[in-house]
Amino acid sequence: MMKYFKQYLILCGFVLSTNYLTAQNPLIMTQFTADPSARVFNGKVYLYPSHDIVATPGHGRIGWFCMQDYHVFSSPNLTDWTDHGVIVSQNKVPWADSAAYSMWAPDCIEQNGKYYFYFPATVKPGNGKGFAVEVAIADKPCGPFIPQSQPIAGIHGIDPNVQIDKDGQAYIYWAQGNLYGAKLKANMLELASDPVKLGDFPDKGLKEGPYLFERNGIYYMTYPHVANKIERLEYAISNNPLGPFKYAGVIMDESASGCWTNHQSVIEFKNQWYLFYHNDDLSPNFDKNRSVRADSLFFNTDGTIRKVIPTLRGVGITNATKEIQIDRFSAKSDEGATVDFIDAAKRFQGWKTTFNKPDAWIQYNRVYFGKPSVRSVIVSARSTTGGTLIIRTNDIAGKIAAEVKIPKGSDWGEIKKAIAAVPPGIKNLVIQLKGNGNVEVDWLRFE
Ligand code: FUB
Repeated sequence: MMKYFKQYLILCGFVLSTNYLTAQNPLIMTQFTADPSARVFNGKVYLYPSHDIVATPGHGRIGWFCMQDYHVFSSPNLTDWTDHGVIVSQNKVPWADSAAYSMWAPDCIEQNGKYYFYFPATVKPGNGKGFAVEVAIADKPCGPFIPQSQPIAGIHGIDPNVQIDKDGQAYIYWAQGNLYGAKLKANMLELASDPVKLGDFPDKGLKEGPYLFERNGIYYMTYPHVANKIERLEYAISNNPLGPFKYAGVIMDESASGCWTNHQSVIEFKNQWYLFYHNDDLSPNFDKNRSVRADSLFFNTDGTIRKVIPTLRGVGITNATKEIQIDRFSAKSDEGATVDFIDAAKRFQGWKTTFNKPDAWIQYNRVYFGKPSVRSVIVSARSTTGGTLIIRTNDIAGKIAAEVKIPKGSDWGEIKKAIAAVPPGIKNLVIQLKGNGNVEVDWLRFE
């Protein structure tokens, strides 16, 4: 199970109910999250996603996207995430239809010490039609955010994205079947130029979710596009923030699970670039309840982006003394190591790994072992047959750190085994079944 506990702390200058989460992919295991806008503010990563919920009679449209508010999350290391709670809800936005449950993909940007949170919502009946884009303003990245009384004049659409160019000029982008952009005034609340339809993107197929970033003088416009049946992530480049852009390639292929949407943001954090996106990990049978993920992103020397292959392991370094979710594996044997929900009726509990063929193995990369050395391993496991797991690090070829016997029984238990000292450093862990048996593992940790 994902580590998850609740505390009250003084954060961002005021008292908040705060949830601490430790996760790989998906990043957030306590609620559905989608459309991630990741930002680096003051040396920390902030995540502003949409918040999918399950529509119920009278609350949203059954079988469709349903979102009534936004949370913000932060992380100092891309591994430990804090949920700072709700920052904006549909019933606190004067012009928005509080029966629409349509608080779609947002974005947040800092300008002159203020934080501007941009989000789309459906306008109240009688005030117009469709989606408009609103700004809420705060002094801190996690709020409190105060919504304006009116949406931004001149924008009809979804998926706002704001970027500030090197000269301080802010640009806003949005989608309405195609991608649009305009300059923002210095107040960040009004358009400073007429909206333009951005070119030149592929003609056919829905394009949405614009997210622009600049690197070495190249403006990268990233966007989801339905080139085939469902969305994939593409990008186009320009030497100007409003284009024209030139199609440059696919960043991420269509999801193998069939999740119809994808939606991205790209950040550089501590000298590494990352792609944030979403999939339907926690709701494999209903792709309107999505979950945010992150993976590393790399550039070729000519500035083009290498395709990102989605992983479960995701990003960041896992501390050996925290629960290590080996079901978010880096690699595994072709046979005999499978991953399933612990309880398909309670998916937020996460996944387990089942080993059921001799020598089946799973590898989990980037685990940090510190000083003083850990001296035992604890495995949360159960086994209907009884079985033995070999747990080793692969830095000293094949050196066995521990053999842990999982007793026969039907209940989950924590089995502790003393181990030899582990030299400090970041290591890859391999967990392997010794001989026959059927062993299920929830997590393991060292102490
Ligand atoms: O989350 C609702 C919509 O789905 C977003 O606004 C789109 O980008 C797509 O992800």
